[in-house]
Amino acid sequence: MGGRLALVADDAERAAIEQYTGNVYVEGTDAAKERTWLTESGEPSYTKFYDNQPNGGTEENCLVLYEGWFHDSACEWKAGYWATKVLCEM
Ligand SMILES: [Ca+2]
Repeated sequence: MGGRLALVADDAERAAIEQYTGNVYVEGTDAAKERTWLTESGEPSYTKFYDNQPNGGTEENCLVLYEGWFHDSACEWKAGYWATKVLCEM
């Protein structure tokens, strides 16, 4: 299956996604440099982290949106039971 994760670019887009419940994986990673969040094209990611997030260090390099706030999360969980949703660009 193809497709790519949705890029959340600003507060308006974040608000639009907030309606979805559960954990929503969106585009962005700090795999290259810890705590430097980049889009797939290498631009700085818009982020709005929840209190005390990100907290996963090098174990958690993907972005999850949960109830309107960003959290860092393990990338391999995107396909696992924990990921209730993966939002893709249409
Ligand atoms: Ca990380």
